[in-house]
This record gives sequence, structure tokens and C-alpha cells, in this order.
Amino acid sequence: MRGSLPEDLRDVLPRAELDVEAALEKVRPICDDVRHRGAAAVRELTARFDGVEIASARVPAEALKGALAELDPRVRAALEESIRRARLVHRDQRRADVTTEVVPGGTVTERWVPVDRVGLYVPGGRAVYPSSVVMNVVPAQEAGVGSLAVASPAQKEFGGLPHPTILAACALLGVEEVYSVGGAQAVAMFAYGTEDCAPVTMVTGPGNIYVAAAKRLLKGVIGIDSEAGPTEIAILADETADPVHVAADLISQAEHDTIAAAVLVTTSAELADAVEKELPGQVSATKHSGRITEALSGKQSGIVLVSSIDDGLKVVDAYAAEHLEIHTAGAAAVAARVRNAGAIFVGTYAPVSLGDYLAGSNHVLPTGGCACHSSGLSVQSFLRGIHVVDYSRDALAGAAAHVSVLADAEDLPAHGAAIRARFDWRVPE
Ligand code: HSO
Ligand code: ZN
Repeated sequence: MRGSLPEDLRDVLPRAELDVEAALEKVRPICDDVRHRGAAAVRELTARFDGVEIASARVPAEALKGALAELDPRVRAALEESIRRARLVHRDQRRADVTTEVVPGGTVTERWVPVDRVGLYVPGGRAVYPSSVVMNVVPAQEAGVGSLAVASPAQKEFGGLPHPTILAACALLGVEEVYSVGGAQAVAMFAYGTEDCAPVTMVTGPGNIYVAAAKRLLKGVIGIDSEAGPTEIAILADETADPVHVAADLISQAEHDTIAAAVLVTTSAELADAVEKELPGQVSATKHSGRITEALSGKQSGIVLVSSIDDGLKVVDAYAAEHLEIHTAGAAAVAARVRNAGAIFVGTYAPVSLGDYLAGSNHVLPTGGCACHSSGLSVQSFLRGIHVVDYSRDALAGAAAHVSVLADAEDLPAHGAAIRARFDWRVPE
């Protein structure tokens, strides 16, 4: 796509669509089965969908230890540094309780309390992302979540266990409770609990369309993070941008999926041409060129030519990308004007790949335009703010008349009466 700024930006901007609703009917019987038959249903569904007979869903402690011992030392060192940096950032997200004295003797304290138990879903198959284990586990741990379990599909080639790199990442993070269960049945196991797995209060983590559908279906029974859609990168660039970097970064996220989105928004027709020229060579030189070609030529990807950075900002705000890179003169100042993005990457030396693994930022980010109302995963995602209301007799007396008036105005007189009962059924002077 190539064109100038139209009136209604959201309608014309490229975007992939994922029909989670259609998958709901398929996952409903799976979730019901796990709810009613517990571990036996989980085992049967694992045999049916993953082609693996598992005696028990729980991964033995020795398998976790063994996977860590076998882990390539370079991968171990990189994961350890990724964890260290993520901890630094997420530790700073912790919130202190705040007490506000509303009137003398009347206080409201906002107390931040972590959820009790979290189930983290980690996809298997083509997408083996130990980095996503880090990005989900670290904020939960830093929030103070006391109990954390991980589920990842049983893999035939690994004797019915999840992928060994996933197990090693769990072991590095100190997660001891891991299950070789995937798909909707994993979400249902977490939500309802089985003989093997105690129920959790919240499920996070990416997954395929069936995992997303199960999370949507069971939301309410459990809390969930946002539904992860296909990866997106938008780049806002001017004539100062290097087409080699821009092309490489678009390709890097297109690598995830044939329906990943890569969108360049630029004020420079020369840059647009140069990027279009640069892409084919870089694409054909990389391993997943087929997948990338499909993603880049899909209707969700393209180049948008704008006549000013101001217009470019309107476009990227309307698009609300999961990842937004800024390759312009004065990139930090331009980045400061962006209102909608999951994460913003400023200038030449902050590519999305850095954020995916090692920036310290979180890579679980809102997709599909949800960045205009939601944030990425953080310590906050695992906390609840509880208002603790503490009023003395005098402080309540000072509020009584107003409460009674408002209660009567809403035709809820018993509300006012509950206050008056404490003052011999009279509104205090
Ligand atoms: N870019 C992906 C995260 C990821 N990249 C994992 C590599 N591994 C979604 O933000
Ligand atoms: Zn990525």
C-alpha cells in the first residue's frame, strides 16, 4: 500500500484479522471435558491433539534439572543476562501502598496485593520461545506472586515432555511446577484444576487461536492478560533513516509468522524506494524467507507515504502498533509525541530485536490496535489494588448527611439507614 493521508485512518491502515470467535465453539467441549473429568481428560486430549501418551502431566524435577544441565552454555549465559536486565526494569515497577487522609480520622489506603497463583502458557511446536518464559515469569515473580506453574505442549520427539529449552528456562527462573500440556486443555486445566494441578487465579502467555479462544471463554473463572495476536512492527522514518536498518527490522518481525505485520510510515519517497529495493536481497539471504515474503506481501504489511512527521504521528497513533521504531532526526523528541504504541524504540540503536530479548523491557505487548487502551505485561498485571477504608466515628458523622441525601436521591433509603443506625437512627448534626 502506498498513498497519502486519508480522512479515516483506521479503516485504511493494513491490519491482520484473527477470528478467535470462530474457535470458541471448538474449545468449549474441550474445556467442559477437563472441568468434569480432570486429569483423565487432559491425558486423553493430549493423546488426541499432540499424539503423545503421557502418564502424568507434571514434569518431574529431574527432567527440569537435566534440561538445564544440557543447555548450551552460550544460551544459558544469554538467558541469564536477559533475566538480570528484565528483573532490573520490573523491580522498579513495584508499587508502594498509598494512604490518603480524606478528612481527619478518615483514610483510604490503596494496598497492592499480588494474585495468589499464576499459570503461564508457553507455546510449543514452531514457536519455541524461552525468551517469552522470561518475559512472563519475571514480572509475576517481581510482583510477589507466590505460586507459579508453567504449561507447554508435550512433544513426541522429547519423550512427551515440553521442549528442553523451555524446561531449562523454567529451571533457570526457579519455576519448579511445569506441565506437559498444550492448547485449550492447558488453559482449562489451569482454570478448573485437576488431580495433578491446583487451579490458578490468572493465566498469562501467548498461544495459538485455540489457546486465545480458551482464555476468552474462561475469562471470569480466571484473570487473563491481553490476547496476543500476530506480531506487528511499525517504523516511522524520515530521510535520515538508513534503509538497510529499516529493511532488517521490518524483516525481523515478519519472521514470526506469515500473518505478522510490517508497516513503514515515512515522509521520504526516496527512503521508501530504497527500502523496497533493499528488502528482496535481505529476505532471500535469511533462513525463513518464505514465511517473511508472505508476511511482507500480505495485506497487513505495507508502506505509507506521509507529507510530514506530524501526519506520520497521526498514522502511527491510529495504527497503535505493538512495536514502533522511530528513525527520524530528533528521534527522542518525536518518540515523546507518540500516544499509542505497545513499546517505542528510539533511534538507530534500539531495534525491536533488542527489546525481544535483552533491553530489559517486556516483549508481551498489546497487538491489533489494543495499544490505544492497554499496556504490555508488567508487575502491575499481577497486582490488584485494594482500597482499605478506615473512618473514625467522628469522620463518619461528618459524611452521614451527604450519604443519606445521595442514598435517598437514588431511592436506596436502606443505605442511609445503615449510617444512621450507628447514631441512634439520627443523622448527626
Ligand atoms: N517479537 C515477539 C516476541 C519474540 N521475539 C520472542 C522473539 N522471541 C512479540 O513481541
Ligand atoms: Zn520478535
